Order: sequence, then C-alpha cells, then structure tokens
Amino acid sequence: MLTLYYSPGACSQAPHILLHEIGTEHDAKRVDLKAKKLEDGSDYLKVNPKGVVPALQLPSGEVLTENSVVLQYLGDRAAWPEVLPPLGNFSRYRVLELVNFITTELHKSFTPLFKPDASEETKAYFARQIAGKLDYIDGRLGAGPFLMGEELTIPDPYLFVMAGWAEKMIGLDKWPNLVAFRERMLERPAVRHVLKFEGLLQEEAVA
Ligand SMILES: N[C@@H](CCC(=O)N[C@@H](CS)C(=O)NCC(=O)O)C(=O)O
Repeated sequence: MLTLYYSPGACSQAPHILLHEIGTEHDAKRVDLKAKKLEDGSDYLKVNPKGVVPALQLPSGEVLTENSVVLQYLGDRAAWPEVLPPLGNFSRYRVLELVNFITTELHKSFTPLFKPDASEETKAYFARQIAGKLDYIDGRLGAGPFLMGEELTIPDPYLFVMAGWAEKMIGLDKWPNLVAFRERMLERPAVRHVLKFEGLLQEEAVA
C-alpha cells in the first residue's frame, strides 16, 4: 500500500486530496514538522532526509518526494486518465506546465510569509510576488470549473491548497475566479474528507 506523509494544511494536502479523488487506497501518517518526528516518536528524517512533506512511500519501500513529482506519480497511476493525460497527448504538457508554475512560482513564494524570522519588508515583497502570480492564475481559471476546463487534473488540488494559504495570509478579494474555484473545491467529498481527516473541518466526525 502507498503511505503518504503529511502535515495538516501543508502542501501535502494536494496529494492527500488527489489520493481520495482517484480512489487510491493508502495510509496517511502525520509528521510533526518542527520536531521531524512521526506520531510514534520515530525519526521522520529517516523517511525523508529533506525533512519536508509530502513524501510518498511506495509498496516497494522506496520513498518519493517533491510535490510536483508525487502528484505526477499518482496521476499516472489513476484509473481515470483525464487527471493526467498520458504520453502522446499534448494536453499532458499543459497540465504539467500548471503544476510547475504552482510549485516554482506560487508555493515557494509563500515560505517567507510563514517564517517568524522574515522581516515585514521581505513578507511584503513576497506578498506582491504572490499577487502577481494569482493575477495570472485567476485569468487562467476563468469560469473554470477547473484549471484545464471541465476536468479536474493534478494541479487543481495543489491550487486549492495555495488558495487557502492566500486567503489566510493576503486575502482573496482581488481574485473572484479563485474564490469561486475554492468554494467549488470545498464542496467535493474528497476535499471535505481530507480536511476532516487533517483536523481542519470540525463540524462532522471523520467516517
Ligand atoms: N520542494 C518540496 C518542498 C516541500 C515543502 O516546502 N514542504 C513544507 C510544507 S508545505 C515543509 O515540509 N516544511 C517544513 C520545513 O521546511 O521544515 C516539494 O515541492 O515537495
């Protein structure tokens, strides 16, 4: 079985949602990112020496890291090919283009906003960077419902996580398409399940 190493609300939520969207059986182990420990007290650095989530342990015991690659791995194994079109289909590269944009341009621009030792000036600089990237994403999304149009593909759960971070850290008022996307994603059973599992949606017990 696959095992996802995650931290609540972190970028690991993207593959966590994808696993549920594509219906892949898996185990999910919570990581204390400060202590670099698992819930049983064992050392997470033995799983992923980089000390970050996500990490995906394969049935062979190999551990795959880097969100964009973990999402591709899962997408290529989905019984539902639309989530990542196969080789030979040009739209595969459009999907990967979006994943790469989110991981390199958006995701890492948030990092200083979460760091207590980053100055207000640094935070303001990165908030402006994020705003510019969200201008592009909002236009790209349009009426959606998803980044690629009618079908959910692997960058959508990733964008959902980034939209949640943006809402919390800088507000989403300037990006109405992103607000609508986030609301649509929040209605999805896979998203609700993961939010409950990660302890971020309290009103119903996890089944
Ligand atoms: N390059 C990695 C970065 C992953 C990453 O930044 N993960 C964050 C959570 S969103 C983390 O684990 N941070 C803990 C730390 O930096 O100590 C990837 O794309 O998967």
